[in-house]
Amino acid sequence: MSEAHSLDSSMERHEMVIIGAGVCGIYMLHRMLEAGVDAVVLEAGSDLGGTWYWNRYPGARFDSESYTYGYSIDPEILAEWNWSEHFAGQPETLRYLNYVAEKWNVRERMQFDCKVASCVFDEDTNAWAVRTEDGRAFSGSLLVTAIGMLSAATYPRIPGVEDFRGEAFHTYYWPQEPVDLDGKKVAVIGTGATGVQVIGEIADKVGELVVYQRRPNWCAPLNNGPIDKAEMDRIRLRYDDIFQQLEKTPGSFLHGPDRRVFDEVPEEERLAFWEDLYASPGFGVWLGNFRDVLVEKEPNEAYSQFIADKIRERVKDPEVAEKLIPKDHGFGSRRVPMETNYYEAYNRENVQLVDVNETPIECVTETGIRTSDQERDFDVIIYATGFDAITGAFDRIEFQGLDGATLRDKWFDGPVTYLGTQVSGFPNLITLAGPQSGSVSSNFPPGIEFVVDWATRLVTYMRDHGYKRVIADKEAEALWTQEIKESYKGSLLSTAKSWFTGYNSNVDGHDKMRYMIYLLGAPKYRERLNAVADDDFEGLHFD
Ligand code: NA7
Repeated sequence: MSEAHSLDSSMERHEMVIIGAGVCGIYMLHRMLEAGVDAVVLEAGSDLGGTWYWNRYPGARFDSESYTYGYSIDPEILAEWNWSEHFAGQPETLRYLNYVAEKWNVRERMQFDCKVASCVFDEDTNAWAVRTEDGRAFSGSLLVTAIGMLSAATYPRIPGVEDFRGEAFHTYYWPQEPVDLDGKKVAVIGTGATGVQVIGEIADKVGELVVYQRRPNWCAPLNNGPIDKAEMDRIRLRYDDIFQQLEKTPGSFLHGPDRRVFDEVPEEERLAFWEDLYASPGFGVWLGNFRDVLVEKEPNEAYSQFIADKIRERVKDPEVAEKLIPKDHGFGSRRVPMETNYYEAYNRENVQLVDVNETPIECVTETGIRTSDQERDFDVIIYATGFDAITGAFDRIEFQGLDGATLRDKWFDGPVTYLGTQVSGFPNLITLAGPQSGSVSSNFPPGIEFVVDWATRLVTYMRDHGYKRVIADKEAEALWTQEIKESYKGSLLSTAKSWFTGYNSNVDGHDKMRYMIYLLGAPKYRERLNAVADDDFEGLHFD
């Protein structure tokens, strides 16, 4: 271990260092303070909120019902907090997280503008040495990552990105001050869940909008609406039922699969059901379908056709409509972007779709974007080009475990974990929303509430037994990782290239399938982890 990395007396010492003050870090800190653990949160941003602190782009909002996104565990919060929309926008969510942090009195244990550069395990003291980019140093017997699954933003690898002299933003790094887009010439690159939200929101505000699309996604209406006081009161009365429902569904959303299979249902009834799904709010259109639609080819093709026809109905120019219909993957095999006025945006005179497969982007210039057929000038370029998902935030920190091994190297060909929460060779590290965990494949707050509670159990278990060190068994890790790989076999998700399957054309080496998420459903994940805990944390070694 290098001198610079080892523990020294100048370090701020704690029992636990938690990295990240988002939805996950806030709750972990709360549980630790409740349990009397001396914990501190280190946060790269200038304030708390994580995803909801950073993503301030126009149109940023929940795709989960607001009242399923809040923390479920505090009756006072449930009694007091009012959501104003079924799918709240970013400012409201950020206000909510600040309100919760005040309620739980966690802010004073958070340090902001504190970007962690390295975490090195010291074998002599069984503690992690954590150093920040600005030279601060901390030590913690336990290290907990709450660093977000979509927090390592990626820019496209297009020549000239640095040359542009107008304003340019990645959606994740949208400025805190409002950006005036009125009447401006704006380019959006990327049509994932983020790009689709941005485009729907700004199309009628900007002067000109040019959308650069590589692969279209199957998008579906969010069908958002306001919540008035009377409705919020009714929701409050239903909170117990709502949280019970979240426990039952595979993704911890309100929406779970319909028990029927596609073939059983007569065509007329089937179409009526699909019309209902299309008109209903939220993810029902994706997750509430007949149970074989996201598994079997034929039902999936039929449903994809139904959605394609909706796109054709909504987009007036048939050529544009065809460009917006995915041909390379079936509905639901990638993350379904939820939209408001997205397809209608393309009916506007001021909006143009550029298919970069037909006319590839050659470069960004000082004044705009040049494709193979022409150059267009812009005032603003918006990069909605996504993230080095799930493992990216880990790769951007130097995690050094036993014998100087780094997590980055260990995960180069894809993540290897035990339960998605532990990694062999990296003692006393808990990855709360790590790859292969259930929290990254479900509605995030219920997912992390479970895993934080489980981690609290682990921490308490160690304290009760006087253990100073926990490490995952190598064989248990191999079996878990194999199980994750196997689970992709029967899933339609594995047929499409997306961040679910570890692809990102803007990151070296991410051009092949990587087994990133737990696909067997949240109930099974909880059952597995609870069984492990009941069995004295089988698969973990303690000293
Ligand atoms: P996504 O879903 O990864 O989407 C990124 C988009 O950017 C997608 O359309 C990409 O096209 C496109 N992209 C990326 N690089 C390029 C280049 N070089 N040229 C053209 N187009 C490019 O990220 P989002 O931020 O939209 O959503 C992430 C998650 O955030 C989302 O699932 C929600 O859970 C919240 P591609 O499809 O790869 O061809």
